[in-house]
Amino acid sequence: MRQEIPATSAPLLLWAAGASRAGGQGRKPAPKRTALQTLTGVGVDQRLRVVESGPSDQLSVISAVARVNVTERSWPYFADFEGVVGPEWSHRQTDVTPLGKRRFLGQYGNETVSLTLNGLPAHEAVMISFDLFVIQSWDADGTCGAGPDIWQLEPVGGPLLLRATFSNTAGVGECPGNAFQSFPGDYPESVFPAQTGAAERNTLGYPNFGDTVYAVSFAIRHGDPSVRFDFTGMGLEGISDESWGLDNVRVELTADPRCPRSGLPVPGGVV
Ligand SMILES: [Ca+2]
Ligand SMILES: [Ca+2]
Ligand SMILES: [Ca+2]
Repeated sequence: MRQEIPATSAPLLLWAAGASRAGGQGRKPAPKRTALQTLTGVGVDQRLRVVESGPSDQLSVISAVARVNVTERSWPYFADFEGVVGPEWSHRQTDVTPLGKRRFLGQYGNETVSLTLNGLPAHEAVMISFDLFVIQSWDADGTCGAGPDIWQLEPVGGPLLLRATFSNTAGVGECPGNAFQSFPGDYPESVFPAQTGAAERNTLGYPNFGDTVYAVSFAIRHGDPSVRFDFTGMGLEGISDESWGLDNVRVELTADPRCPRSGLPVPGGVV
């Protein structure tokens, strides 16, 4: 195998997932290939030309152009969304809080926003922490029909880290169920008073039942060179009424699978 790549200096571990094509007339189309390779000298998200030699009784040469998603970055990863949002995010819309003018990734509703990091150096566990903005009139379990309003965090390949309801509407209206939410536990098993575990209350300046900020962190056993986290809202009534956002997202790698760490929202540490 030979790689034709621009010469730079940094050794990188990269994940190359590409559709390949036949190298000449009369040859069979090459199968789609996924290859994990250690290469020297590629930039971020560049195109890579791969030339491979196959078994002599099959294809002799296959030329393939693969879209290479390479991330060359320092660790830990951190994003505060005050500047340009990187291609590692599936959604890059940002907003600014009415109070404090804090720029964050959002606002989002019933959708999945993904963070994909490639080219991870050797590690045994991944820790992720972030501020979750719960904005406006979330009704938690929706015992009066206005929910459940669910927010979920799950890395690809599992495990499900959080599937929780949140309430910003305790003591408002005629629904006693809105006085409770599942966070810091999971829905539907857990029941806690509304806004339990919130790091901030009504600090962002939203008018419709206010807002809460939760400082969330988890650690997972993980050793692959690529990781993707999916952040998902479900059951929400619309961004103008109920929405969420992310700020100060931090991803750390460690060789210690026990991940000693404080501030986990759910007892248990590494999952
Ligand atoms: Ca920010
Ligand atoms: Ca509502
Ligand atoms: Ca609702």
